[in-house]
Amino acid sequence: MFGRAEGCASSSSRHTPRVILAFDLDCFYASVSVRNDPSLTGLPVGVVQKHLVVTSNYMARGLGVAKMSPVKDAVAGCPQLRLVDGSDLAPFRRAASEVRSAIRQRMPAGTPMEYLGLDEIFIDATDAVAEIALLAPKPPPLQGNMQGDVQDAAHLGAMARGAALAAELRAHVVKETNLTMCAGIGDSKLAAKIATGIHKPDSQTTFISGPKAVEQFLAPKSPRAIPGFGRGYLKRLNECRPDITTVRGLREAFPPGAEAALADALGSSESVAEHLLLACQGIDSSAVVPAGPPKIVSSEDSMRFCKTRGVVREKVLALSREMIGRLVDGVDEHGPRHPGTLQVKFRFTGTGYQPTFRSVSMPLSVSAPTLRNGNPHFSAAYDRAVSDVVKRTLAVLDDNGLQAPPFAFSLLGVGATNFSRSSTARPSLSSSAPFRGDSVLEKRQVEDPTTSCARSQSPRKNEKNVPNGDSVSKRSLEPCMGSDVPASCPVCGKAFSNATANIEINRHLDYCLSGQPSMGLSTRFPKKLGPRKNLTKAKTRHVGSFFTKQEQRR
Ligand code: TTP
Ligand code: MG
Repeated sequence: MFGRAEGCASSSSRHTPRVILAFDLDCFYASVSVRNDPSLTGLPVGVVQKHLVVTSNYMARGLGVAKMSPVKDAVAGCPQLRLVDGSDLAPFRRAASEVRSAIRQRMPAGTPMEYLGLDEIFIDATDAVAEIALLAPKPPPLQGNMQGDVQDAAHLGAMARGAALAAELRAHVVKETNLTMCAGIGDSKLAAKIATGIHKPDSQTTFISGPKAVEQFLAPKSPRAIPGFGRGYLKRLNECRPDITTVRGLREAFPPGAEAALADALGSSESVAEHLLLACQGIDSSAVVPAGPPKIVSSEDSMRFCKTRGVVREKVLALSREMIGRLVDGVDEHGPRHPGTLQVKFRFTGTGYQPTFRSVSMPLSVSAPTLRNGNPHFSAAYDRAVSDVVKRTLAVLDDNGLQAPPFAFSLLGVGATNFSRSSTARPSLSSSAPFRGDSVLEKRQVEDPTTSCARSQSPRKNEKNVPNGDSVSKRSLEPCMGSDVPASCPVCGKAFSNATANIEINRHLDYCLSGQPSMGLSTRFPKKLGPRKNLTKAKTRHVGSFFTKQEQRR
């Protein structure tokens, strides 16, 4: 019964089953923590966020430390448990990115890959397997474990090839990242996902369709086991039908034909309800949807009472560092993108659950070409970007209560959104002051309420929704875009005066980027630079296109 609706196979394999691979990294945060700190090797380890052990390694699990246990209980049950702070997600994000690129290296370009959270990956390997079958018509012996009922030789052959591919990918990921993972192989996302959880850790299972398999492996599980049945749906189901705790219960309460009732209960569309009810029977035709770059890169934290300016500043600093770290890591995965908008999110203690969002223009230093892993000037560019984001965020918070104590924040967040591939849509280097924390623009934001970019006490009429449901105000960006103020060099920080000609600025930037960050702004070019042919057409380039050119050059 685990299967797909007709017509869902990819073009080259319309009459063969889909081959879907699902991967789930083993005790992900704990494995990354141990890998990054070898002194923890061989010890029971728990990763802590707030007061919970969000995950533990398999040694700790053997000693009774379950995922999501309160720290107090975990330590009481396992005194030798080594606790690791997991509040900084950056190392986990980086590790996830390493795993994804290791897998991409081994798969044909264009293979659909979908990411679920940080540590789960789905791959539609149907076409890859069909190509392997052309090269080696005899299927290999099935690697790893197998569950379910064998249907026919062709089905089994396709799954065996998928299993061989999964084994190769797992071995490659271990070699490249030193992290282990489980794999599930099936003819749908649902089958593959369920298969990943059957034999753990560091193992793989092939799931062959069959009604018995549905009853054994899917029916007793929580509805959350169905891909697409998120936490929100589970919460709503618990509210209206607390008696339903399993897929079997859901299937019995909402038999075929009860899609509208389920849609009502979950607050979903009828087509989603239809998909979920089919999935309860083991039928899943959903496609592996390749993950595009995120629409927003954000970092936020909730707290009890954040009520002094110093504490707020520290918190904003940590969040800004994390957000910019993620933007930098994202360049490796998605290529350079330029966030046009800084979104500040906050909530005051005692004001309910809904946070407030404010949008301002993103400091241009966040798009600096030097803000890139491996760049020799990375560290300076990173510090500058963090400092600019902190200042702008504090200016927004000042406008929204930080300057009027007593206040107490219960949530703070910063996000980068409104991305463009090219930086030409951004304010030109000469028309804004993106790289100096004490720029005129920054001062305006803090001091002059009439020109502040951070000023929007209530949602504006021309706000447009970004896909995650947050709002971005176009008008709120305008004062920042048009500011005619001096700028400074993104590499060495040297100030450019208003009188500095564009061509001189370009020369200076070329010189800095070639590794000589101390060049002045004299109108004559210094002899030590050598012949002008080294200047890569700096003479004719307009300052406004600086970032685009740098990008093309890379
Ligand atoms: P999981 O894949 O659920 O757990 P895991 O990888 O730690 O363990 P397993 O071997 O069973 O797959 O989640 C991935 C990471 O996500 C996990 O390491 C910690 C984090 N996490 C949370 O932060 N909050 C949560 O509620 C859960 C379940 C996980
Ligand atoms: Mg996992």
